[in-house]
Amino acid sequence: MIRIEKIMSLLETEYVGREIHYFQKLSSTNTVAKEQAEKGAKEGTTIVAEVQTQGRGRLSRPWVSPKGGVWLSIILRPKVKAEDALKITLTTAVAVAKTLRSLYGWKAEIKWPNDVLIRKKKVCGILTEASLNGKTVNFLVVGIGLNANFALKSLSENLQKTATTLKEVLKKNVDIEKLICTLLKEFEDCYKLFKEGKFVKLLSEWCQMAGFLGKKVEITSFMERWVGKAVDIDENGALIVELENGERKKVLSGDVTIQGA
Ligand code: BT5
Repeated sequence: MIRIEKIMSLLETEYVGREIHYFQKLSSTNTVAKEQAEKGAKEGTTIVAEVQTQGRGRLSRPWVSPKGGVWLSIILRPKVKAEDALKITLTTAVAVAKTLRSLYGWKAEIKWPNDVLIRKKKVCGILTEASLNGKTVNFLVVGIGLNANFALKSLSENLQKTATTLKEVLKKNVDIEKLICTLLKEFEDCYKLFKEGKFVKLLSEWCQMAGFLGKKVEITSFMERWVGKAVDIDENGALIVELENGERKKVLSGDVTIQGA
Protein backbone atom coordinates (compact mmCIF):
# COMPACT_ATOMS: atom_id res chain seq x y z
CA MET A 1 0.00 0.00 0.00
CA ILE A 2 1.11 3.55 -0.72
CA ARG A 3 0.88 5.60 2.50
CA ILE A 4 -0.15 9.15 1.70
CA GLU A 5 0.59 10.43 5.24
CA LYS A 6 4.18 9.26 4.82
CA ILE A 7 4.39 11.03 1.46
CA MET A 8 3.10 14.26 3.00
CA SER A 9 5.65 14.07 5.80
CA LEU A 10 8.59 13.41 3.45
CA LEU A 11 7.62 15.70 0.56
CA GLU A 12 9.99 18.62 -0.06
CA THR A 13 8.20 20.28 -2.96
CA GLU A 14 6.66 23.74 -3.03
CA TYR A 15 3.50 22.87 -4.97
CA VAL A 16 3.83 19.59 -6.91
CA GLY A 17 2.03 16.85 -4.98
CA ARG A 18 1.01 19.21 -2.17
CA GLU A 19 -2.54 18.39 -3.15
CA ILE A 20 -2.63 14.66 -3.72
CA HIS A 21 -5.61 12.44 -4.52
CA TYR A 22 -5.10 8.77 -3.82
CA PHE A 23 -7.17 5.89 -5.22
CA GLN A 24 -6.79 2.17 -4.65
CA LYS A 25 -8.14 1.41 -8.10
CA LEU A 26 -8.80 3.72 -11.01
CA SER A 27 -9.34 3.52 -14.76
CA SER A 28 -6.42 5.85 -15.55
CA THR A 29 -4.82 8.58 -13.45
CA ASN A 30 -4.52 10.73 -16.60
CA THR A 31 -8.26 10.51 -17.22
CA VAL A 32 -9.10 11.50 -13.64
CA ALA A 33 -6.48 14.27 -13.64
CA LYS A 34 -8.03 15.72 -16.81
CA GLU A 35 -11.49 15.65 -15.22
CA GLN A 36 -10.15 17.42 -12.12
CA ALA A 37 -8.25 19.97 -14.20
CA GLU A 38 -11.47 20.77 -16.10
CA LYS A 39 -13.08 21.48 -12.73
CA GLY A 40 -10.28 23.92 -11.85
CA ALA A 41 -7.78 21.82 -9.85
CA LYS A 42 -4.65 23.85 -9.31
CA GLU A 43 -1.20 23.39 -10.76
CA GLY A 44 0.72 20.58 -9.12
CA THR A 45 -2.36 18.58 -8.10
CA THR A 46 -1.37 14.93 -8.30
CA ILE A 47 -3.48 11.82 -8.79
CA VAL A 48 -2.01 8.53 -7.57
CA ALA A 49 -3.49 5.07 -8.01
CA GLU A 50 -2.42 1.73 -6.62
CA VAL A 51 -3.86 -0.10 -9.67
CA GLN A 52 -5.09 1.16 -13.05
CA THR A 53 -7.64 -0.85 -14.98
CA GLN A 54 -7.31 1.17 -18.20
CA GLY A 55 -3.83 2.66 -17.99
CA ARG A 56 -2.83 3.99 -21.38
CA GLY A 57 0.18 4.98 -23.39
CA ARG A 58 0.40 7.05 -26.54
CA LEU A 59 -2.10 6.36 -29.33
CA SER A 60 -4.33 4.68 -26.70
CA ARG A 61 -1.95 1.75 -26.35
CA PRO A 62 -2.56 -0.19 -23.13
CA TRP A 63 -0.27 0.45 -20.18
CA VAL A 64 -0.21 -2.54 -17.83
CA SER A 65 -0.54 -1.21 -14.27
CA PRO A 66 -0.55 -3.89 -11.56
CA LYS A 67 -0.28 -3.28 -7.82
CA GLY A 68 3.21 -2.23 -6.76
CA GLY A 69 3.79 0.30 -9.54
CA VAL A 70 3.93 4.08 -9.36
CA TRP A 71 1.01 5.27 -11.48
CA LEU A 72 0.54 8.99 -11.12
CA SER A 73 -0.48 12.10 -13.04
CA ILE A 74 0.34 15.76 -12.38
CA ILE A 75 -1.81 18.71 -13.47
CA LEU A 76 0.18 21.61 -14.97
CA ARG A 77 -0.89 25.06 -16.11
CA PRO A 78 2.11 26.57 -17.90
CA LYS A 79 1.54 29.56 -20.19
CA VAL A 80 2.94 27.90 -23.30
CA LYS A 81 2.05 26.99 -26.86
CA ALA A 82 0.51 23.67 -27.89
CA GLU A 83 3.76 22.40 -29.41
CA ASP A 84 5.55 22.80 -26.07
CA ALA A 85 3.82 19.67 -24.73
CA LEU A 86 6.69 17.58 -26.15
CA LYS A 87 9.13 19.57 -24.02
CA ILE A 88 7.20 18.56 -20.90
CA THR A 89 7.60 14.89 -21.80
CA LEU A 90 11.37 15.36 -22.14
CA THR A 91 11.50 17.41 -18.94
CA THR A 92 9.71 14.62 -17.09
CA ALA A 93 12.06 11.97 -18.49
CA VAL A 94 15.01 13.94 -17.08
CA ALA A 95 13.29 14.03 -13.67
CA VAL A 96 12.62 10.27 -13.70
CA ALA A 97 16.15 9.35 -14.82
CA LYS A 98 17.68 11.66 -12.18
CA THR A 99 15.46 10.08 -9.51
CA LEU A 100 16.62 6.57 -10.41
CA ARG A 101 20.24 7.66 -10.60
CA SER A 102 20.18 9.47 -7.25
CA LEU A 103 18.20 6.87 -5.29
CA TYR A 104 19.72 3.68 -6.64
CA GLY A 105 22.91 4.81 -8.40
CA TRP A 106 21.87 3.25 -11.70
CA LYS A 107 22.78 4.64 -15.06
CA ALA A 108 19.14 5.09 -16.07
CA GLU A 109 18.91 6.11 -19.72
CA ILE A 110 16.34 8.06 -21.70
CA LYS A 111 14.95 6.95 -25.05
CA TRP A 112 13.18 9.58 -27.11
CA PRO A 113 10.53 10.66 -26.58
CA ASN A 114 8.99 9.17 -23.46
CA ASP A 115 10.82 6.11 -22.14
CA VAL A 116 13.26 5.65 -19.30
CA LEU A 117 15.34 2.48 -19.49
CA ILE A 118 17.44 0.47 -17.10
CA ARG A 119 19.87 -1.97 -18.68
CA LYS A 120 18.23 -1.23 -22.04
CA LYS A 121 14.75 -2.21 -20.79
CA LYS A 122 11.77 0.06 -20.28
CA VAL A 123 11.09 0.78 -16.63
CA CYS A 124 9.03 3.94 -17.12
CA GLY A 125 6.72 5.48 -19.70
CA ILE A 126 5.45 9.06 -19.79
CA LEU A 127 2.20 10.29 -21.31
CA THR A 128 1.63 14.04 -21.69
CA GLU A 129 -1.86 15.11 -22.69
CA ALA A 130 -2.94 18.66 -23.42
CA SER A 131 -6.15 20.63 -23.24
CA LEU A 132 -5.85 23.51 -25.69
CA ASN A 133 -7.33 26.96 -26.04
CA GLY A 134 -6.71 27.56 -29.71
CA LYS A 135 -2.94 27.49 -30.08
CA THR A 136 -2.15 27.83 -26.38
CA VAL A 137 -2.26 25.35 -23.55
CA ASN A 138 -5.21 25.47 -21.17
CA PHE A 139 -3.69 22.73 -19.03
CA LEU A 140 -1.41 19.73 -19.36
CA VAL A 141 -1.52 16.40 -17.61
CA VAL A 142 1.73 14.49 -17.37
CA GLY A 143 1.30 10.82 -16.50
CA ILE A 144 4.20 8.78 -15.18
CA GLY A 145 4.14 4.99 -15.10
CA LEU A 146 7.09 3.55 -13.21
CA ASN A 147 7.42 -0.22 -12.76
CA ALA A 148 8.47 -0.42 -9.13
CA ASN A 149 7.52 -3.14 -6.66
CA PHE A 150 6.23 -5.96 -8.81
CA ALA A 151 7.83 -8.96 -10.42
CA LEU A 152 8.40 -9.04 -14.15
CA LYS A 153 6.12 -12.05 -14.40
CA SER A 154 3.14 -9.74 -13.73
CA LEU A 155 3.64 -8.60 -17.31
CA SER A 156 2.87 -10.59 -20.45
CA GLU A 157 5.61 -12.78 -21.94
CA ASN A 158 6.00 -10.32 -24.77
CA LEU A 159 6.47 -7.35 -22.45
CA GLN A 160 8.94 -9.29 -20.32
CA LYS A 161 11.33 -9.09 -23.28
CA THR A 162 11.31 -5.29 -23.42
CA ALA A 163 10.37 -4.17 -19.89
CA THR A 164 11.85 -4.32 -16.43
CA THR A 165 10.88 -3.33 -12.89
CA LEU A 166 12.84 -1.85 -9.99
CA LYS A 167 12.15 -5.00 -7.98
CA GLU A 168 13.53 -7.14 -10.77
CA VAL A 169 16.80 -5.24 -10.85
CA LEU A 170 17.22 -4.72 -7.09
CA LYS A 171 15.83 -8.13 -6.08
CA LYS A 172 13.81 -6.40 -3.35
CA ASN A 173 11.06 -3.85 -2.93
CA VAL A 174 11.91 -0.15 -2.85
CA ASP A 175 10.56 2.39 -0.36
CA ILE A 176 7.66 3.49 -2.55
CA GLU A 177 6.82 6.68 -0.64
CA LYS A 178 10.44 7.84 -0.73
CA LEU A 179 10.52 7.05 -4.45
CA ILE A 180 7.36 9.11 -5.09
CA CYS A 181 8.63 12.05 -3.00
CA THR A 182 12.02 12.11 -4.75
CA LEU A 183 10.31 11.87 -8.13
CA LEU A 184 7.92 14.75 -7.35
CA LYS A 185 10.79 16.92 -6.10
CA GLU A 186 13.00 16.18 -9.12
CA PHE A 187 10.00 16.86 -11.34
CA GLU A 188 9.27 20.20 -9.68
CA ASP A 189 12.92 21.31 -9.95
CA CYS A 190 12.99 20.41 -13.66
CA TYR A 191 9.57 21.94 -14.32
CA LYS A 192 10.65 25.21 -12.68
CA LEU A 193 13.58 25.39 -15.10
CA PHE A 194 11.16 24.78 -17.98
CA LYS A 195 8.87 27.59 -16.78
CA GLU A 196 11.84 29.95 -16.42
CA GLY A 197 12.58 29.41 -20.13
CA LYS A 198 15.67 27.29 -19.40
CA PHE A 199 14.66 24.28 -21.47
CA VAL A 200 18.07 24.31 -23.14
CA LYS A 201 19.67 23.49 -19.78
CA LEU A 202 17.29 20.53 -19.39
CA LEU A 203 18.10 19.43 -22.93
CA SER A 204 21.78 19.23 -22.17
CA GLU A 205 21.02 16.98 -19.16
CA TRP A 206 18.65 15.00 -21.36
CA CYS A 207 21.35 14.45 -24.00
CA GLN A 208 23.84 13.25 -21.37
CA MET A 209 21.35 10.56 -20.32
CA ALA A 210 20.14 9.64 -23.81
CA GLY A 211 22.12 6.48 -24.46
CA PHE A 212 20.69 6.06 -27.96
CA LEU A 213 22.17 9.23 -29.46
CA GLY A 214 24.79 8.36 -32.06
CA LYS A 215 23.28 4.89 -32.57
CA LYS A 216 21.50 3.38 -35.55
CA VAL A 217 17.74 3.55 -35.00
CA GLU A 218 14.52 2.69 -36.70
CA ILE A 219 11.76 5.28 -36.40
CA THR A 220 8.12 4.55 -36.98
CA SER A 221 5.71 7.44 -37.07
CA PHE A 222 2.13 6.70 -38.06
CA MET A 223 2.44 4.82 -41.36
CA GLU A 224 6.04 5.87 -42.07
CA ARG A 225 9.32 4.20 -41.23
CA TRP A 226 12.90 5.44 -41.46
CA VAL A 227 16.27 3.97 -40.60
CA GLY A 228 19.19 6.20 -39.75
CA LYS A 229 21.46 7.51 -37.03
CA ALA A 230 19.94 9.43 -34.11
CA VAL A 231 22.17 12.48 -34.07
CA ASP A 232 20.59 15.15 -31.90
CA ILE A 233 17.55 16.81 -30.36
CA ASP A 234 16.60 20.30 -31.47
CA GLU A 235 15.59 23.18 -29.19
CA ASN A 236 11.92 22.09 -29.40
CA GLY A 237 12.62 18.49 -28.42
CA ALA A 238 12.32 17.07 -31.95
CA LEU A 239 14.61 14.15 -32.77
CA ILE A 240 17.10 14.70 -35.60
CA VAL A 241 17.86 11.57 -37.57
CA GLU A 242 20.48 11.27 -40.28
CA LEU A 243 19.09 8.97 -42.93
CA GLU A 244 21.24 6.56 -44.89
CA ASN A 245 21.28 8.95 -47.88
CA GLY A 246 22.73 11.70 -45.65
CA GLU A 247 19.49 13.67 -45.43
CA ARG A 248 18.60 14.98 -41.96
CA LYS A 249 15.04 14.43 -40.83
CA LYS A 250 13.26 16.11 -37.93
CA VAL A 251 10.84 13.81 -36.11
CA LEU A 252 8.19 15.25 -33.81
CA SER A 253 6.37 12.06 -32.84
CA GLY A 254 6.97 8.37 -33.22
CA ASP A 255 8.63 5.28 -31.78
CA VAL A 256 12.34 4.61 -31.74
CA THR A 257 13.87 1.14 -31.85
CA ILE A 258 17.58 1.00 -31.24
CA GLN A 259 19.10 -1.36 -33.79
CA GLY A 260 21.14 -4.20 -32.41
CA ALA A 261 19.97 -3.50 -28.84
C1 BT5 B 1 4.00 5.11 -22.72
O1 BT5 B 1 3.34 4.98 -23.90
O2 BT5 B 1 5.06 4.61 -22.45
C2 BT5 B 1 3.26 5.99 -21.71
C3 BT5 B 1 2.84 5.24 -20.50
C4 BT5 B 1 2.24 6.16 -19.46
C5 BT5 B 1 1.63 5.41 -18.34
C6 BT5 B 1 1.17 6.33 -17.24
S1 BT5 B 1 0.70 5.49 -15.80
C7 BT5 B 1 0.01 6.92 -15.14
C8 BT5 B 1 -0.70 7.61 -16.28
N1 BT5 B 1 -2.04 7.12 -16.46
C9 BT5 B 1 -2.19 6.52 -17.65
O3 BT5 B 1 -3.25 5.99 -18.06
N2 BT5 B 1 -1.05 6.56 -18.34
C10 BT5 B 1 -0.01 7.24 -17.58
P1 BT5 B 1 3.93 4.28 -25.21
O4 BT5 B 1 5.28 4.86 -25.53
O5 BT5 B 1 2.88 4.38 -26.22
O6 BT5 B 1 4.19 2.80 -24.75
C11 BT5 B 1 3.13 1.90 -24.62
C12 BT5 B 1 3.71 0.52 -24.81
O7 BT5 B 1 4.52 0.16 -23.67
C13 BT5 B 1 2.65 -0.57 -24.88
O8 BT5 B 1 2.18 -0.71 -26.19
C14 BT5 B 1 3.44 -1.81 -24.42
O9 BT5 B 1 4.21 -2.32 -25.48
C15 BT5 B 1 4.43 -1.22 -23.43
N3 BT5 B 1 3.98 -1.40 -22.03
C16 BT5 B 1 2.72 -1.49 -21.52
N4 BT5 B 1 2.74 -1.59 -20.19
C17 BT5 B 1 4.05 -1.55 -19.81
C18 BT5 B 1 4.71 -1.59 -18.57
N5 BT5 B 1 4.07 -1.63 -17.40
N6 BT5 B 1 6.08 -1.53 -18.58
C19 BT5 B 1 6.79 -1.44 -19.75
N7 BT5 B 1 6.20 -1.41 -20.95
C20 BT5 B 1 4.84 -1.43 -20.99
